[in-house]
Amino acid sequence: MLIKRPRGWEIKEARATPEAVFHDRRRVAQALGLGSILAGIGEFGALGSALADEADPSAGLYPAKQNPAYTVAMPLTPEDIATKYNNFYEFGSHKQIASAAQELKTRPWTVKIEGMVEKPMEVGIDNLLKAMPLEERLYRHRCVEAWSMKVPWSGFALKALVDYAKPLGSAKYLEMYTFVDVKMAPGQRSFWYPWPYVDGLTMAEATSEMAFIATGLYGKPIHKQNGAPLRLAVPWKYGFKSVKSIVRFAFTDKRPKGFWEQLQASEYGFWANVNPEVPHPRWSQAQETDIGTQEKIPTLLFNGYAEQVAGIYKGLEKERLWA
Ligand SMILES: Nc1nc2c(c(=O)[nH]1)N[C@H]1C(S)=C(S)[C@@H](COP(=O)(O)O)O[C@H]1N2
Ligand SMILES: [Mo]
Repeated sequence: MLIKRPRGWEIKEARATPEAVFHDRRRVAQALGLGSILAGIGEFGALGSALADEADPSAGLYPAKQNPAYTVAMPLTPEDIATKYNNFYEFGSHKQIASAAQELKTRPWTVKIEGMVEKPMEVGIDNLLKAMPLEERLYRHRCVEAWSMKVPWSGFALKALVDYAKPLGSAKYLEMYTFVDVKMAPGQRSFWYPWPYVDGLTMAEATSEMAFIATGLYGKPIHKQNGAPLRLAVPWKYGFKSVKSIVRFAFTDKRPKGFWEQLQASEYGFWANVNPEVPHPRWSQAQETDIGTQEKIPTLLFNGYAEQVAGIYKGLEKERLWA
């Protein structure tokens, strides 16, 4: 069922004059076939320094067309809340890491695809973005700490990247790794954490319809604090599975141990599917606080995506599927 809702961030976008000017200019240039010429002379030159911070070569790809199959039955979280309350331990072990995360350098950004694949490869983020079918999806996002948000990601199905990577039949899991750079990310100086941040999925999960790579948020390139330039979004699992700022995809036949599982296996396991009836060892998972409205709402099995993903777990009932 498609529920039509006002898309608040788009209205804001239209009012933000410099960006609106940029989008129009880009569209005119594309219509005239001048896209690459403008790119060659520096797209932001004519707009002055106001846009210096926004100089992201992928900006013209957004907003991507919304896929009406993926909407949420509640108001979206306002952009300035979803981008100012974050988990990103590379920049601090608290929620106010947004300004520290501006140190993240997202260009050049090379993505390695390796392990059990026909041919290992490296691809620059902007070439990858050109090769992938971009769309927008409204997703729920539920942290194991019992807060949640509802956000408009843009990006592509992880399955598209798996197809592009050509894994061997022997590959059983896909691991995703974040960068390591202690200069950029001061949190990585905390030696008691097992850097780099990593987590993984089974091939069935990675190629399922909900598994998404987010490269945009609120109709723009994704914010640094939310995991620019590409992060995983697997909304039926607790948020810690959704690795940010990925530099390496590795196909393997060994079950990966995620960052949090390495730290505390009794509390954070491999599957980590959302289930309101299975409490965390230290707190209930029956409810969650929506960080946009501050309302307590009931948590749903598979975070509301049972219809799309429950089939993946048939025959796996003996596994510790829930935390
Ligand atoms: N590299 C990296 N990825 C990460 C984390 C992190 O600390 N480092 N935190 C995870 C957790 S616990 C959550 S809830 C989500 C938070 O994503 P958000 O800040 O975009 O809401 O990112 C996940 N991905
Ligand atoms: Mo989380």
